[in-house]
Amino acid sequence: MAPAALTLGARRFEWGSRTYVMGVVNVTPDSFSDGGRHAGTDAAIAHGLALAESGADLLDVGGESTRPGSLPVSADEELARVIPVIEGLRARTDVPLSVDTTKAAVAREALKAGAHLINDITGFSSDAGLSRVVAEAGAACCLMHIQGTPATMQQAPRYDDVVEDVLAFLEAAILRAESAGIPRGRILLDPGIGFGKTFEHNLFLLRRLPELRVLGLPLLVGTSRKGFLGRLAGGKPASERLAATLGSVASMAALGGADVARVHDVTEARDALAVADAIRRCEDGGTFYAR
Ligand code: 7PM
Repeated sequence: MAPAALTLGARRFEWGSRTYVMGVVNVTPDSFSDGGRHAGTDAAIAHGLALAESGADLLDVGGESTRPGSLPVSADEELARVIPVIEGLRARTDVPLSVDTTKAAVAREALKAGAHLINDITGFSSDAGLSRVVAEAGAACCLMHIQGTPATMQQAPRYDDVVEDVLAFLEAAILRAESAGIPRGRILLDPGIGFGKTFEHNLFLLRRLPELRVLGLPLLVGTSRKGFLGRLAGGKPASERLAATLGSVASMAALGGADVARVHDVTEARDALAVADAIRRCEDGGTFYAR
């Protein structure tokens, strides 16, 4: 059985009908060249609107870089980056907004400003107040698996069985969410590609994504421009990983793995997914879920 449909603002997500696309809107200093905060805000809003025009089903606004080796930013700095972008997008599009944050203080203001979903890359394992903020707002959340913290996670990732470990972590994350009062129907799960994983761990997780379906919740997966794709494409930098990204997105859709693909390149990902989803469905109209 497919998980229950999810309504976020003006949009309804019917899991199993197709692979939805989350567009990435970065609001970090390394994501806009110069011109200061105001220029950065305007550029991020314009970029989000362009992604919405391109067919993004959801936008993910992030003010804290989680790049391997990166250090946390203060809540005040994150708020100053993210809130004006949420407000600007809310005024101009009805595409639901997600906020990539691990902090209750940021989530609280972002939800007040009109965001619909909190994307916590630590699966409610870092800020004890975050789950309550989500519950009180009646918001949705995406709970991601991570081993370690962004500062150190890529130094020595280790698992006995990466799929079993991710499953156990996500089960615990669901419990944290439910005990705070978040209904199951408002939770998405994410295996956290690249977050405390070697090249081989990432490939294993993608190949075995369907095993995460036992949790009964929709899966969001982010592979866009990540390091393992650069390596598979012969050592390309992030700016040259679009084709490799589309290979990963189509594969995970065809393998029956993802309900939402988190990508930077929305137009191209929608085309790739239209193909992969059509091939997956043509025989029996099949979803990833038994009926
Ligand atoms: C630099 C390197 C900046 C990598 C940002 C990143 C995910 C996420 C990110 C993901 C969910 C990126 C990452 N990745 N949230 N946030 N799942 N739920 O590639 O895979 O965008 S940040």
